[in-house]
Amino acid sequence: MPYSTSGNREEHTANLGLIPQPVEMRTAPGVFTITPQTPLVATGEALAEARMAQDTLAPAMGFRLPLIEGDGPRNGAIVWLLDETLTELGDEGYRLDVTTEGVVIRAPKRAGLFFGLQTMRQLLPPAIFRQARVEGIEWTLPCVSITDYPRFQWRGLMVDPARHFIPKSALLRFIDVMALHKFNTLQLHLTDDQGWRIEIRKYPKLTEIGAWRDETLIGNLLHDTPHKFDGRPHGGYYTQDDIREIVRYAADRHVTVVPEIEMPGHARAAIASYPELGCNPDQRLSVRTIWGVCQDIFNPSDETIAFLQDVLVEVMELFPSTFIHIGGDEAVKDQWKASESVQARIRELGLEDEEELQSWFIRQMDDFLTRHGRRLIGWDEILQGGLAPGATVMSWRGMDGGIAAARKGHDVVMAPTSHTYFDYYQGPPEDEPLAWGGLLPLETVYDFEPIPEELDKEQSRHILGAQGQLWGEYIPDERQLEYMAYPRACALAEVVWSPKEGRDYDGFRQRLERHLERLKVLDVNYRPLDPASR
Ligand code: TNX
Repeated sequence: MPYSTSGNREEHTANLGLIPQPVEMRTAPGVFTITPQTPLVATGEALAEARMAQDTLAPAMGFRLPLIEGDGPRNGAIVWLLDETLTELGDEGYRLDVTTEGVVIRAPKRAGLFFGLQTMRQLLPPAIFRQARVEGIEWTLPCVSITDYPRFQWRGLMVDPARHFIPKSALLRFIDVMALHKFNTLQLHLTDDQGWRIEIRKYPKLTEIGAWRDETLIGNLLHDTPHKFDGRPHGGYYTQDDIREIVRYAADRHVTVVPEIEMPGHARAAIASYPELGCNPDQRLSVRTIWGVCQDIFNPSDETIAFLQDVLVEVMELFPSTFIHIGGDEAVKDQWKASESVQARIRELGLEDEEELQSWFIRQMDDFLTRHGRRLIGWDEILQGGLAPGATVMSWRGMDGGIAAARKGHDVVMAPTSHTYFDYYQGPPEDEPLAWGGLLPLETVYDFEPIPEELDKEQSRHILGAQGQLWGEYIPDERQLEYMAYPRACALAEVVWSPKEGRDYDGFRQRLERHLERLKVLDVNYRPLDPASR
């Protein structure tokens, strides 16, 4: 085949602006042009991916490519082949070969064919991302031979509809843009002090009461005092049918939705709905209207454990994800210390202190989820007082929690504030929309290395991957969500997908400039590389 193997890889990929950068790519002269007569060829399970390609390409092309059932390479066609013998590509890898004669996409699993389609979209002119027919354009693909597979299995972003509700339509669009970057995990932070966002049939008050707050803080919690409020009710929730739709939509794009139900802290909306779940059942609490760590915490009674497990039963019905996130962060223990019944509970369970009680609490959930064939994941505070046997740790307060967990043989997702908190500022605060604080420029995200040097090879295997966090306190709408996510998520996509050896910020920046043309067509409200030129 007339492929050039000489020259440096970055040089070739720079020209095409692929993000994340493929593992191996050779380019050759010439193009393949897609016309209304170009057939998509697939058989068996590959048909579903070919249909996804048909649907994805149709709006901008203005024609639906004919789909033919078959399984051999063919001239003039785009062929989708599932080939189980290509095990070296893993569960999500693919090979994409474009010659002047046609296109072949091969993968051992369906996910690989889908990620191959995402690369193919990036190889086409950016106009392919338009949602209506584009006139006077040739749909050409440059001749390339790509072998590609991810470095990590957990390539995640987290969104927070609890602080500001994210309408379903915005979530679906967010999933589309994630998939374009080959992310495969969306964590949904469904419950917090400021709102409960998922319908639970057994406990209707969670959404009747818990999904609504009277008003919302204006300005920054720490800097804009005295506090002012907007005086407008805020809320919303996903019905169980909405959740099914979101989960299915994501699954069709090979994205797993990981639900997060917070406990024992960040529980104010639940306690406002059912006061008996709290430590002061006689007190009437409202859903919280300001940000920051809240004192209200679930009591550790059998009834509360049963309530949370009932919630998890409905959550497991809706989310096929192996991992179920139980939060576990920032659980202030003052109410546990002050409550006579909680102190009696500690003695009854033969525990040392409140830390051990938290650990006991999480273990009830770990046992429960394990019995149901699922796996518990929680923020790194679940290490305090002893880690539950099956638990996976999401390390957010730096990497230390993750290091400790991996050394104990637990799996870890790296999500440190230092490199993955996309709710932090991207540039000088005076030039940026209001945020929490902190500073996380694009380059720092790109420099992130999820595997700490402290771990040996065996321990490193426990690092499943990494995740970017879009905490929602200062993300009131979809435009701001995109502004905070992009282009930092482009950098993270490359950290979690591409080989470490190819990391090169300048090369990334050059490819990113091309890539932003795509995001522009998609109307993603990314932060410009040079905000001065806005
Ligand atoms: C800490 S990170 C939190 C969130 C906030 C975030 C703001 C974590 C596990 N808990 O509740 O939204 O800081 O950056």
